[in-house]
Amino acid sequence: MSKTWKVTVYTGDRDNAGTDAVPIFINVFGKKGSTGEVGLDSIEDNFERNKVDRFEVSVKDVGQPHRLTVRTSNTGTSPNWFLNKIKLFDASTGEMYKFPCYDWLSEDTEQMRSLSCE
Ligand SMILES: [Ca+2]
Ligand SMILES: [Ca+2]
Repeated sequence: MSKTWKVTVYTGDRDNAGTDAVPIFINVFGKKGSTGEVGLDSIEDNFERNKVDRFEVSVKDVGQPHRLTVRTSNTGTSPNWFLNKIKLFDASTGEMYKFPCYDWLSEDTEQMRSLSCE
């Protein structure tokens, strides 16, 4: 069974917060396992400072999500990225899940972070 999530990604509002390192990968964990990594990218210039990026992904249904990992592909000239949070929205149930980060993803800090559902 698959599940469609509306994924909203909030990049921070601070110097050099934006990145062109695409795709950004997420992997959602629930009671029934994990979705596997899904790449987020669109025709827009994604993940810029203070920008909100919206995506839709269809993945394996893992039940109620409690954690996700986010990983930068660490490409481009300025890969460092400051992520505020990621939200998952299930349009079929109206349920929203928030995953705060408020930290950097970069080759200098962590290329992957594990975020718990708020
Ligand atoms: Ca960008
Ligand atoms: Ca893009």
